[in-house]
Amino acid sequence: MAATILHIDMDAFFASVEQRDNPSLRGKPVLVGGGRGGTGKRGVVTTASYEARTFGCRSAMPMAQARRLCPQAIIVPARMGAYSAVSRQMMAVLDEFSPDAQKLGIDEAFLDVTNVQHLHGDGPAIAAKIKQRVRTVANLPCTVGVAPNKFLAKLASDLGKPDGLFVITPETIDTILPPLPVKVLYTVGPKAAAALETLGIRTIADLRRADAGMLKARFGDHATLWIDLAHGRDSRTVHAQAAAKSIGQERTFSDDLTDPDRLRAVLLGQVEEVSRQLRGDRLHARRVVVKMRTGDFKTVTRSATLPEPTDRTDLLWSTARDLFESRWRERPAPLRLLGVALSDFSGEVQSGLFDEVSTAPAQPSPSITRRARLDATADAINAKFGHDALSRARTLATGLRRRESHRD
Ligand code: TTP
Ligand code: MG
Repeated sequence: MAATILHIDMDAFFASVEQRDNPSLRGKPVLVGGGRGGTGKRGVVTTASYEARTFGCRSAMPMAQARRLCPQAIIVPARMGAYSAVSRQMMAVLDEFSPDAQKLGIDEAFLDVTNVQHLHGDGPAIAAKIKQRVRTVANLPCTVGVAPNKFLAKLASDLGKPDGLFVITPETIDTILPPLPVKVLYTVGPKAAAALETLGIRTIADLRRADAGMLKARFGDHATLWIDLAHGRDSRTVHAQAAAKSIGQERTFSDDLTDPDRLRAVLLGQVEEVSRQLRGDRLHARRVVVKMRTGDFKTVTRSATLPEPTDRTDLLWSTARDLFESRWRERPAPLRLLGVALSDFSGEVQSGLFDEVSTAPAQPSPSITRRARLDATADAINAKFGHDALSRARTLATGLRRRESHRD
């Protein structure tokens, strides 16, 4: 039996929450800035309401540029707590219909409803019920795409936005797909789209007509995937997964470590690794826990809660270091184990913005953006050459015995 997959995505998510909670913002162009300080000239637009989008305002755009495009826009700071609460409500609605929900980011999810249609009706009927339930519990609009696979379901929700319900069936694939630009294909980013364009391939129809052998020679396995997608084929399944509650790493030393500089270096390496994972999951953490075990097997943990969630290595590092220092001042005993864990997550505020920001010409480079770019660059290098390729830590010879990571 063909699968029925839904893709649910909140509309102008952060801005819609602000308009819901403040009636004076309704029907007006609203720009949500990136949290504290993000509403000033140097900030970046996190979300533009649909009214602001008609003026050309977009997420990831420097706030100054958005203000020039739409001087009457009302700028409000992000309230991650409110958005996380809605995110949980939305996911709870999906759970009412099927256990196979895969959450992506803060405001979207895939839902496999193939096996629950005898309970709730067919795909479009379930999509309509979900929209209704999200309205009822969160008082917010969302768009639902319905299709035989993940790629088409996501495409359907993009095509249905805002406040829409869009269905792609096997019968309509060949009318809907061909005129669309190749960039709608999963994994075709701006660079791949530009490379395809040099070959005269702009639309999915162009891609379908192109010689498969030539595409494979030029783009390798990507080409195989793109050709499948261009015909509406996608074999990825919906992975129901519980969202991680914490990300951590700890090390047990073969000989107890006495030198605080070496301990700091180990801790820094761990903070770099867990914050890299955090950014990979497009999460922000508020809580930092440092775990220390002395040679006599006494374990202490020290924790701190940040004023706002972050994914920046430097902020997470200074917090973890302070926790370590406070304990070391009290009891400078050799350590058998040292570890760090991040928790109290919220979805992304600005991750994913940096690619676009860093390619934009002649942007002012406030230090926040620079640090975030540094993190993003380090992540890209690590992803390409392995996790140990780049480290701000001193080279270590710490006699490591065990290194454990967790995601709970
Ligand atoms: P999106 O679902 O991409 O966008 P949206 O919900 O604002 O608008 P649309 O109607 O087109 O779906 O992102 C959801 C929220 O995630 C968005 O409101 C703000 C945040 N976000 C970021 O923090 N960084 C980003 O780069 C993007 C794209 C979104
Ligand atoms: Mg959205």
